[in-house]
Amino acid sequence: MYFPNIPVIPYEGPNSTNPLAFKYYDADKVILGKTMKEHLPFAMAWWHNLCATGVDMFGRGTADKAFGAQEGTMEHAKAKVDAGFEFMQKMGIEYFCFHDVDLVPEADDIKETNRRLDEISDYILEKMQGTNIKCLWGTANMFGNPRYMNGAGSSNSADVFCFAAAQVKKALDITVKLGGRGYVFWGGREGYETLLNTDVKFEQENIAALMHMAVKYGRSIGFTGDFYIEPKPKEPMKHQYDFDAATAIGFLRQYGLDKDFKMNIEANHATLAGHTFQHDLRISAINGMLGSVDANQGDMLLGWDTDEFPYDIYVTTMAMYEILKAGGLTGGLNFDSKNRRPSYTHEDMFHAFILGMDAFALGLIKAAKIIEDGRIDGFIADRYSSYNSGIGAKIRAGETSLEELAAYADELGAPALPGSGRQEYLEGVINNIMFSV
Ligand code: XUL
Ligand code: CO
Repeated sequence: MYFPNIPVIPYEGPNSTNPLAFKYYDADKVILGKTMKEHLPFAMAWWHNLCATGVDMFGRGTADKAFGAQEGTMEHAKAKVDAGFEFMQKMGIEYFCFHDVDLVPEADDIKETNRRLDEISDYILEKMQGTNIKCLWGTANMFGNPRYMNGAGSSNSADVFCFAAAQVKKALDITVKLGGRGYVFWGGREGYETLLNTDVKFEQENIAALMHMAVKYGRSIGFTGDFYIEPKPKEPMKHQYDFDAATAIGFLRQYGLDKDFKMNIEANHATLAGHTFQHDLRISAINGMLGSVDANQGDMLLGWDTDEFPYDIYVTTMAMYEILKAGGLTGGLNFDSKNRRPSYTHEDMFHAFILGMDAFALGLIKAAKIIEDGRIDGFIADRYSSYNSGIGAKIRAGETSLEELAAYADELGAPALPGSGRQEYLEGVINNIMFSV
């Protein structure tokens, strides 16, 4: 046992003061016809929870993630699997997400790395037997190794492109072997530092070619899930091609990848792009491309990715409102979130997930209330009611012309003002729903 002092985390309700209990996440509670567990397919990110020690630009790690083994060995890789499964079972989390190099230490020779991946995925598969734990998605880390300094699919080096292809192939093999629901491309270094040395069109065509090959190979080995792009505007590159959902969707359509890909929207990436999390969820949903979510939050006073566990209930409420309206996620909610560096104990890992899961559970409860309450949706429906009949209905049906509309306008004189947006009233409705008991 790696966490001997931590019990299975129970649901105790909002009046509990037990730090190791859920206050809102009640897995089997039914909300709008589905259990909380079904609405909220939570996942553990292998990299943050089992690998990251809190290393930053200014200092060493503070957390012990050795789990009793020598780091950089297969013994350590297996200890992480054991610790991860104990953690997920105690949390009641049923999914995990991984990068290839989160699972095993990367060797100099890719043949050896791949052998290690075969060994660890056999071990994970064995651990999965008899549990409810499943793989949400896998991915290849194509940003950490120095060979990817100029990107992977977008690299100026054809040899690096081939290496990326080899990693994608193996990561897909492992994802399929573990029954993963999805496969993610986060274009970590797919972007540029300066246009002075960059052929943007060339690089984007190459990224698309790599994705097409991934789709072709994935389908050939029986992968039926979704591929995802995870948009992010900057960091580590000064500019990243998958800037935000709208940009990534345009790219997928441009290169004919939109049938196989959806979005994996990360809250902190949306805010780095100058959007709200809700905005990027909405843009994905209205384009039929809301797949999965990386659940975290940033710090609005900082301009970089802080990957904090989510606690802002307004944000989780509006996120769950979008997700409910979209009919749910085909993917899940992966905590791409890490403990703050001074929260370095194993117990803090549990506190962090309790915080995040409770924040989304409470967001779900409040979002369902917004929908049941009906004032927000009713207001929006009414706001566009001039399109329900007459000339408005003809516009919506595409049955008119500029000439007809100009003739109509001639008869109007000046149109009446379009009606108050009532923003402050609507914000009050949200507060009323948030704090009603
Ligand atoms: C980095 C990030 C990644 C992806 C997977 O900002 O979010 O961890 O989620 O590569
Ligand atoms: Co992410």
